[in-house]
Amino acid sequence: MASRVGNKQMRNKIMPAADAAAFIKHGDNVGMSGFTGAGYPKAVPVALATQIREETAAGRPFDIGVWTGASTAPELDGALAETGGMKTRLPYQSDPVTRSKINSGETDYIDIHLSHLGPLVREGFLGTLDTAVIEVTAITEDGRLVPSSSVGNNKVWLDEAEKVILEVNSWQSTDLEGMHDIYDRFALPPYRQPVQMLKPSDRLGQPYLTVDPEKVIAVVETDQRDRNTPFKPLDETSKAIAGHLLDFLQHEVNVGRLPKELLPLQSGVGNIANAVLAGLLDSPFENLTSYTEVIQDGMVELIDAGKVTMASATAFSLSPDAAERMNQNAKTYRRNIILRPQEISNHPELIRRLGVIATNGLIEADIYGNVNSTHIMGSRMQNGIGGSGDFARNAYISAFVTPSTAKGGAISSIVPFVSHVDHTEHDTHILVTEQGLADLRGLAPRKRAKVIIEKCAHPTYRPLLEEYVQRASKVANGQHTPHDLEQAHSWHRRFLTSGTMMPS
Ligand code: 0RQ
Repeated sequence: MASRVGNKQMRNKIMPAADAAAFIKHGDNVGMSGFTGAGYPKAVPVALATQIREETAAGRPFDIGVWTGASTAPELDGALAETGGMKTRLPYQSDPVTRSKINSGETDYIDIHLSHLGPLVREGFLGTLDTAVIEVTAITEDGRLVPSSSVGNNKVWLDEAEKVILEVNSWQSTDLEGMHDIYDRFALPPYRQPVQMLKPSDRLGQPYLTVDPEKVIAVVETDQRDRNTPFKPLDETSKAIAGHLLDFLQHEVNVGRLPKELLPLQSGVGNIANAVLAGLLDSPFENLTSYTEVIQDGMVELIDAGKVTMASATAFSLSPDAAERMNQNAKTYRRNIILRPQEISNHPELIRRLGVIATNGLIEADIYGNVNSTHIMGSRMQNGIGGSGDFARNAYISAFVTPSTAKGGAISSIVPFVSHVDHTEHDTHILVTEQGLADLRGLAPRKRAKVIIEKCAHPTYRPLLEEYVQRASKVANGQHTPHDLEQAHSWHRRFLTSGTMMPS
């Protein structure tokens, strides 16, 4: 174990997790590593949760702000949220306990575009970052840090935090060394420079993170795996969605709007995104590249099959089996994978320049193409916007994918008017359900409504949507985007009172 901490000065700071956690005080903002269940600290957050519980039991308040790259795992989000001491949380989560504290109002949740958080912190808009708790794979003799299975906001936290705690996790493969590319020329306006990347394989920085050794107050050794859930087996719905999207991409190649190796692919979180990647395995596409946030099982399979030559991301989001395989074969995979800070993986300038094809999930979309990715029935936070906005706004092609219904058909994913907006109609080029694909590029609102209803809505809800359009066209006669505001959210109201969007 000690061999993973090669630097003498850092070795002198090795201590148990509880002693390290004791440096974190009531009122602190804590920047933790971790992105989609990869590379999060595994021991200090649990020890911190114990400390919070003991302090509050003794009648002393103990609240902290928790900042990360994106979602983490039960040992971090779950453990800290359960204490009731997580006062603020940002920028993205997917943990059931955290979600319930956010929805009850106990935790203030600031749902932020993933590329925006680093700049917000550097600009000082979010206050002081007191402590960083960062998982690394190893510390070299000269004190450089080998990142682990995610990079996320680690560079920002290491630069900006007043104190740093490092967790050195010997479960992470030492062969990850060399896979990362840490860009380090971030500057604030008016000193920002162009980020000079022309293809996903370009490297712009160093494979190591660095830290001022004087700031490191503790080093904790761990040996625990990243905790991720397996993907669901592919069902007919996700296969159909993947099929429609792949047919569309082939069509775009045929008409000359996409090169035959496509353009760099971004793929969001969840099972459908993974199904699209699986669909690519059996497709004729070759020499693909990816410019995305997370490397899922489907992406690794595409690399194994020689279909994807380069995948750039900020983190892994692998099933337990795939994570084991990655650990065993990281030496080989580092030829095809680059992990970067999320300010770079999600950088609007790069997404636009590279011409990324973005595919993201949604909760509901409306007949004009507005998308709700975050709030169930307009109010209940599910996960957060994550990186979907960074990509949808700047992509060459921005696609959203969803089953046409949810909750066994009681909910239509295509509604008259979304109950919350994350992505406006302007950023939705393509909408896909298992029913079909709506190509909305170049269509005015009335035509968009027609295509979305015809191609994407479930047949049970299609006539009801057509009826809504007719009614809205009468109520808002002579107007550009007709809505009947009396009825626009009636489907949601009906679901909330009767448990289904279908009229009785
Ligand atoms: O509820 O958990 O109670 O069963 O919402 O839905 O079908 O499991 O969908 O896993 O593909 O996630 C938008 C949440 C979709 C995801 C979202 C219910 C449904 C289920 C989840 P249950 P599914 P997925 C880059 C990209 C934002 C971030 C993002 C997401 C639960 O894609 O978080 O894109 N996106 N980041 O039953 C009511 C509806 C519903 C509904 C589904 N219309 N009404 N409930 N559900 N549709 C990566 C990162 O940013 C890190």
